[in-house]
Amino acid sequence: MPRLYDFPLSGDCYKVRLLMAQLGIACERVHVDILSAGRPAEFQARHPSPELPRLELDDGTVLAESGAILFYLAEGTPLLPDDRAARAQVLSWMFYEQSSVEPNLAAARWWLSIRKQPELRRDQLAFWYEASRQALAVLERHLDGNDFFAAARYTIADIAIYCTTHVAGEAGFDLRQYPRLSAWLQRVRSQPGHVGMMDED
Ligand SMILES: N[C@@H](CCC(=O)N[C@@H](CS)C(=O)NCC(=O)O)C(=O)O
Repeated sequence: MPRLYDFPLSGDCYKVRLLMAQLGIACERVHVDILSAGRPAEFQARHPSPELPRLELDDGTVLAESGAILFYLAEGTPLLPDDRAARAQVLSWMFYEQSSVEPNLAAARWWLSIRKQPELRRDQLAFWYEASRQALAVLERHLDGNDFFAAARYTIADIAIYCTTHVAGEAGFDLRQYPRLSAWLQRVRSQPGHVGMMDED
């Protein structure tokens, strides 16, 4: 059984739990408290990055980076298309999530709602908020005429973007100002096998 190093409040870790739930993949979950500096010794020994999520396969292969883990797990399933251009569209939105959404929105949420120490990042917060606002506007524009982000159906691109954006309220955003994004969030929640961020299996 694969082993997932996991922190429940992390949107990046939630992506992996959500996809595994929807594909019916069981895993051993190892909770790592990223609010403290420590990491299990075997975790540190197997990959240089301290970040979560991390998936370790039965043959010892170590997969870091949430997008790479989603891509690996979804291969051969309807959540990752076979068509070459459609796969590239999926990756395009996953890269956008990683470059423009997550580094800003998740960072603002982290300091405002998880660490609860916004005063330690006052200058960055203004930047993160404006960059998040621009990224959310891009997502909202895409959803004008599109039900999903890529391939005209629910894919791992939707999972990646959902897990970061559904908690935008915790980063100081009012999602009611994004009606298409709000409708899409609901569409994602209604997909078979959906689990919430804090649902335990
Ligand atoms: N690009 C990475 C980002 C991972 C990341 O930032 N993980 C955070 C939790 S959401 C983390 O482990 N932070 C603790 C640390 O860096 O020590 C991914 O998508 O997996």
